[in-house]
Amino acid sequence: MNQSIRFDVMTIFPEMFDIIHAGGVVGRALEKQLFKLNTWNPRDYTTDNRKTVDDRAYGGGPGMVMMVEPLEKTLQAIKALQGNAGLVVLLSPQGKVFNQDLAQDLLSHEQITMICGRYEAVDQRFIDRNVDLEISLGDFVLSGGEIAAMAIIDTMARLIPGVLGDKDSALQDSFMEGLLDHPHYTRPENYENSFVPGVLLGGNHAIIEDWRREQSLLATQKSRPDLIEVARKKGLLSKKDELFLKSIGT
Ligand code: 9D3
Repeated sequence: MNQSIRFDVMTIFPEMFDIIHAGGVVGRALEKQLFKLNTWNPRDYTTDNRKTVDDRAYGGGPGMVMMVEPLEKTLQAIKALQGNAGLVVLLSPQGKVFNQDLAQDLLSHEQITMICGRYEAVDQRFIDRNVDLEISLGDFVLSGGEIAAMAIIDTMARLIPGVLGDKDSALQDSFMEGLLDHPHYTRPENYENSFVPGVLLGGNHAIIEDWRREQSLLATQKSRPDLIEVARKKGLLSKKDELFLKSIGT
């Protein structure tokens, strides 16, 4: 049995996580217990009749703040019932931006507790006392941390051995070379006079691989030139790659 990673997610919308079980490669991985997922609702750890988890901000301003106590009680429940909370991650616009490398790094943890914020913010004292790492999906505004948590769980689940078939794993390897993907084509060869590039029909695999590599470099240079620089720093670009990039004017 693989030491399967467990995600404990704190959220006032646990139903949102049902979708992870629903289907596809990650849903099946959950069924097979290749990883574990529990949700914990801070409302279950409130003491007032209204199950209050938020309150107005000291100092004023619009928007509510998630209170320390329900969050901390939920975390204590996780520690009590599961033994420990592992790495405690807050999904937050202030966090480190998530990417494939961070997903790979986080896989070294046996357990990750994810806290999904709602409202404008989480009381800073909860963060200072409990949070090991803050993660953001990027520079855009979501309504809460749930979708970010699901994106991270989905990404990490795909990296767990046995979750993807061999075919998919190979695909992933090529993406993890740090460049964008090349274009893909399937039948028919001629769709309303839009043709499949001839090189793909020739059956010369060396030539096809070269063409795909060039198309990857071209796509990356066009929409994500920053990734070319990252790939270069990681030593992922060959002499041939550099010559091609020079020929397209980099
Ligand atoms: C007015 C300042 N806003 C910060 C940009 C307030 C605010 C808006 C939305 C605070 C939190 C949220 C909810 N977002 C998340 O919890 C969140 C998030 C995001 O909004 N974008 C990218 N990644 C993430 S991870 C969690």
